[in-house]
Amino acid sequence: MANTAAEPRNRPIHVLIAGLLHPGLMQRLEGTYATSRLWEQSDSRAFLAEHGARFEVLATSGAIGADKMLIESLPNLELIASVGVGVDPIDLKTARNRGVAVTNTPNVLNGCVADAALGLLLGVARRIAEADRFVRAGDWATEKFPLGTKVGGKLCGIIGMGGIGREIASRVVACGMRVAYHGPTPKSDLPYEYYGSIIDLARAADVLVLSLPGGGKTRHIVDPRVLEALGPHGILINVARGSVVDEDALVSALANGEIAGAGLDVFENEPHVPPSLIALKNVLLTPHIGSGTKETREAMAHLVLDNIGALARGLPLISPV
Ligand code: 8YV
Repeated sequence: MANTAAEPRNRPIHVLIAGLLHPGLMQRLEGTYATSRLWEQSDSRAFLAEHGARFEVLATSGAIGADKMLIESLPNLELIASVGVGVDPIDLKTARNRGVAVTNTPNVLNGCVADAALGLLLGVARRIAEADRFVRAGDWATEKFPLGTKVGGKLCGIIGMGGIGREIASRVVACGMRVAYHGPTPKSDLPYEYYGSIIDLARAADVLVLSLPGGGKTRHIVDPRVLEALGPHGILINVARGSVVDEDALVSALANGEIAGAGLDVFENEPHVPPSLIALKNVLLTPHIGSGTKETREAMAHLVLDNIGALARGLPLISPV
């Protein structure tokens, strides 16, 4: 059957997969396109020198990224299709200079990342992991479990009021919290108080939740001064990127009681979590599971495939960065 304008023809696409992506996505990428697995090559530089010109698409993730060297080794690259909303480990400048489009997977993960933030917030305030360990250890028969902290009526300060921040706000409001936020600009459609200064927001907040993009501009935005402003009753929740927090300063603030506790899904050097952080009782640690539900990872995979499919058909990309 002849192609119509409404059904553009698929052209053959070669996809270089930068690292191990989630199994459903791997399966569909490898079942649909001519693919190669970069990370399995014994000499990736030699592989790129010999075969780099073959690939129009690089499939990667917010964890794996794409550096200058990789992008420059792919002379016919048209699209970097990344899993995840965060694109901080992708060299966007090099991609732009080379005319390479970048897509990510925004919005589909907002609800699940916000759920993870709420789980950490309640988990720290109500000491849920600690309470679980207490019951399992058989301590209930002989001891009283220490009291937690009520979240209702407290102020939740959110740094980064994008799609994820908004979902976090509506969840904490449902728990009776008040919301204030910081970001590059105030959002006229939101009823929450805007703070231009992170320090002022940290000083006002009982809980500070981080849901802002990572990268050079936001590196160590939570520094010793912000932690000091959050204060001895304050709780820090991070579902953004480890890079946004000065982790050494956080460990010392937690150890010295300068803040009350922290719930962390992301770390500066994943998957390595400093033993000094693991040793602390007043922290709840999860292994970067923000978007990690079957449903959301499936939706993220679909978006990656739809973007590559759009390129193959000559259609506009669905979620360009
Ligand atoms: C992903 C994330 O797990 O969306 C993001 O930026 O951090 C997570 O949802 C990560 O990108 C790896 O795929």
